[in-house]
Formats: sequence, C-alpha cells, structure tokens
Amino acid sequence: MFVDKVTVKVYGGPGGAGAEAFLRDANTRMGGPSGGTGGKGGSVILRADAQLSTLLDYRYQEHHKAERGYHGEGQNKTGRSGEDLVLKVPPGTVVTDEDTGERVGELMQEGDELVVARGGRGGRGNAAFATPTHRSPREWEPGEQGEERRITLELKLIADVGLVGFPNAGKSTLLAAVSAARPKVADYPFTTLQPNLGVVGLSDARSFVLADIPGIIEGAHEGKGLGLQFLRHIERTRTLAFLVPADAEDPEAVYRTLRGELEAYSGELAGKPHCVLITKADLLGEGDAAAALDAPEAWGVIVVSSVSGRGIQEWKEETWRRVREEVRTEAGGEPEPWRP
Ligand SMILES: Nc1nc2c(ncn2[C@@H]2O[C@H](COP(=O)(O)OP(=O)(O)OP(=O)(O)O)[C@@H](O)[C@H]2O)c(=O)[nH]1
Ligand SMILES: [Mg+2]
Repeated sequence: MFVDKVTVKVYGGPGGAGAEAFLRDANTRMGGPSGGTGGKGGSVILRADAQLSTLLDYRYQEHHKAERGYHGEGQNKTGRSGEDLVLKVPPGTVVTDEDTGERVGELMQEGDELVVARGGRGGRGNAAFATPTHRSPREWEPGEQGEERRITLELKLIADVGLVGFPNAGKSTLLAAVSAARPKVADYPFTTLQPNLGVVGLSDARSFVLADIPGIIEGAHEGKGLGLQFLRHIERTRTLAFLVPADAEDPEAVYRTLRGELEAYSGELAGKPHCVLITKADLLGEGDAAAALDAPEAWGVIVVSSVSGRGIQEWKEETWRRVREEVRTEAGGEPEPWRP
C-alpha cells in the first residue's frame, strides 16, 4: 500500500511545576524559600530520514506525546526537562495544521527538522516569589501546558519524470518494463488507483525516478473518472511523458485532450518540458503512421513498445538528458531532491 497522507495528533510535554520548599539543614533552622523551577516539557519534532519512503507508520499510531518536564525541587534545583519526541518522516513531507489549514512547513532533505508542538515552560518555585517584604512565600506555579496540535503529513512524491495518459495507455506496463517496480497491470481502465514510483537505471550508475499515476480522462478537471487529484504527485517533476497508444483512433486528439486537462489543473504543470510516447508500437506492424502526430511543444515524439522494447532505450537516454538539464538550470534554486 502506498500511504501519502495521514493526520496525527502531537502533544508537547507540559512543564514541571515549581517547588515549594524552605532551606532546612543542620546549620539553618529557619532558612529562606528554596523551591526550584519546574523543568521544560519536551517538544515534538519531525525529522526527515531518507531511510523512510512512506508515512505508513503513522497510519497505525495517531497520538504522539513528548515527555513532561519534571517538578522543581528544594535547594533551588530546577526540574529536569522532558525529552523531545523525534518523529521520523520521509524527505518530501509537507506539514499542515489540520484545524487552521495553515502550512506549518516542509521537510525536504535528510536531517531537516521542524518543531510541531512546543513543550510548556516549567513553573516558578517559591524561591522566585521572595521579596524583602515577603520573605517566606508559599506560592509556586504549575507548569505551562504543552502545545497540542492536529497536523496532516503529506508526502509529495519527488519524481523526476511523470507519466500522463488515459487509462489503459500502458503507463504501469512501461514503469514495470524500465524499473524494479511491479505495479498492477490489466486490460481494464483505472487499474492504477495509487501512484507508483520506480527508479530507472541507465549505464554508469545514472538514474531517474519515474512516477506512474492513475489515468486521466476527458473532463477529469470537472471530477470525471478519478479526477485530477493525482496530478499533485507529479507537480515537482522535471519532465513529463504523455502516453498515446498506437492503436488510438485519433492519436492527436488524445494528446490534445491530455494537454487540455493538465492546463485546466495547473499552467505550471502543463508548462513543464514533455515528450510524447506512442505506446504499444508492437500493435502497429512496421508502419509508423502514428509517429506523424504533431506536437510542436514537445521535446520529442518517440515510438515505444514495452513488449518488444522498441524505442525504450532511446526514451530513457533522452529523458535522462532532459532531467539533467533541468537539474542544472535549477541549481542555485531548490536543493537536490532526495532519491530513494
Ligand atoms: N501489445 C502491447 N500491450 C501493452 C503494452 N503496454 C501495455 N499494454 C497492455 O495495455 C493494457 C493496459 O496496460 P496498463 O499498463 O495497465 O495501462 P495503464 O496506463 O497503467 O492503465 P491505468 O492504470 O488503468 O490507467 C494491459 O493489458 C497491458 O498488457 C505494449 O507495449 N504492447
Ligand atoms: Mg496503471
């Protein structure tokens, strides 16, 4: 199962209470106030850990509490602070406050940290209330409550390349053909209900991350089919591939429809560099009629078959070059993305 969105509750630890105490020892019969301050409560902190690639762990545990601060003690001793609770999340996790909708932050790179619920301050002990005219104060404060918050963690897949096509276009088959991913493939529409990711390896340790998402259909921007919600998974890709099956009645119309749906979703996404893949070329025989598709905005139209392997190597090499180019032009902007 691919989990990419969970809601959890996080609780900062309450601070420890201040102490009420008076100095008493063998040499002092009536000492002054000596109650120390309570310890600070622990905070809940998210930390990006590249060992993780899903938010699955959080499906099964909803409440996460940091340790409370310890109470202050006599002899002016401050209570021990509560331990922070560190929750590991995969890089690429975006955090929003579930109740206000406010964006709390994002953890993009290994080691990034974000405090999501602060621990409370410790209360003052009675020693802090002493004044020249109030020399034996009995007051002390309770610890402050820790922050409590309901947050949503959302993992945006960071893929370099996204596959866009109608249902049955052969997206999942292509992902399986070029990576170790084993998405479900079947000859009925909407086989893929959740995005799949795979790492596509080329020679010399070169690679890129490929995302296969559910199919989109005409009217998806109005909610038809599965709608366009899955496009968010390819918002950060470097390049896209539009899949048009070789046996489509009107390949150009398929391409135009896909482009139109993407534009309706986001001009930025539609503006990404892209190529067109004429898929299932093995169904065509020798003729290349479909390759005549007119796509002046695309960086290429490549005829491929996941069954015969035709065109696959060319597409991989060409795509890798495009991804590299994009990474280079981004340099100085976004940091290098995490790679699984
Ligand atoms: N002949 C041939 N059939 C293919 C090729 N690629 C995919 N198919 C077939 O096309 C059908 C759909 O393939 P999928 O990979 O599931 O298509 P998809 O685009 O992922 O479909 P959805 O997940 O429903 O959006 C399956 O029956 C595949 O076996 C190909 O290169 N040649
Ligand atoms: Mg599929």
